[in-house]
Amino acid sequence: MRFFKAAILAGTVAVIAATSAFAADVKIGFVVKQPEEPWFQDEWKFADIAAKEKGFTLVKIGAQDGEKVQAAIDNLGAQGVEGFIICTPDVKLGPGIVAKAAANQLKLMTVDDRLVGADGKPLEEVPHMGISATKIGETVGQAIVDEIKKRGWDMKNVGAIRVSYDALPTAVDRVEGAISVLKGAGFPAENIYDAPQAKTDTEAALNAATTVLNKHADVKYWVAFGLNDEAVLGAVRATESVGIPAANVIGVGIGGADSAINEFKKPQPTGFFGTVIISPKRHGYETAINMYDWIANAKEPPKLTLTSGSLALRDDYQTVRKDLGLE
Ligand code: FCA
Repeated sequence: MRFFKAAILAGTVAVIAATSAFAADVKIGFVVKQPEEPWFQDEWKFADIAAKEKGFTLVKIGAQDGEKVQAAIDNLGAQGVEGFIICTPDVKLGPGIVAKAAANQLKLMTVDDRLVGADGKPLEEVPHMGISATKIGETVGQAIVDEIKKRGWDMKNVGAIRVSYDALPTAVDRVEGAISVLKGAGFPAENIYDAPQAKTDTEAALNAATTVLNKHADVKYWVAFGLNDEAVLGAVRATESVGIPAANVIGVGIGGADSAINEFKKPQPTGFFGTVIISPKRHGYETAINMYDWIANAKEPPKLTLTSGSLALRDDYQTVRKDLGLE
């Protein structure tokens, strides 16, 4: 009997050891297009929490262009990674990324920006988590319309800067969502000016918006929207640089990471009026857990998950963040 008990005990120990050895062996990659952007820093931070919780190793790589993406995937393969999550620098790399992942026998999941095929249609077989882009864009548009009314501006005298990055479908959906609400509220379509940014960062947005402002120097009031907080911050910085007072500017971004929060913390209000806070926890933690479950438990992630956003303004962002469990 004593021997029997000892055997059971030994067996239990062996099973536990095998499980934890397995978890420690799992390696998951997380590749992002713009590692310096606070949103992606936050995604990585939450993916790291998932790694600690489940005991897998997270390999984080920044890949700003197609070549770096190819190298990153080979690198992951060489390190014995079994699957990765990617926010690609260019959605048109889709078929190449799928092929590279397959060549390295890596499971693949995308986050934020959904891969497209040669026909421009989404690669639906690749599991994806993105934001509800149109709806979030509409929230941006509604916040702008409400504030225009509150400030008593006549829409005829307001210009809108559409900071655009039309190569990215989610960017188009976001700005078009905002525009549909503006137009629905009577905002004149001819007052909406496109400011195409060369890259999705603040500097590129500032340059694009400056061109629009210089062309329409007679316009008194401005609103601005775009793909993310960086885009809108660029437009706001542009209005400042040409001397438009903050009280004449309403910019509403998307994101809610440090770029936006630091702006709200400034003692004087700027033209950056609000942001729609989206969830880096869901996009970082949940995708990493999904990938882990896929590798360790053969549980495939859902093909498509779209997450929501919550509007936060300079005046109420702390409450909104608290309600979202962010502070
Ligand atoms: C895109 C944008 C990011 C973030 C993310 C959810 O990748 O470039 O700033 O908004 O979608």
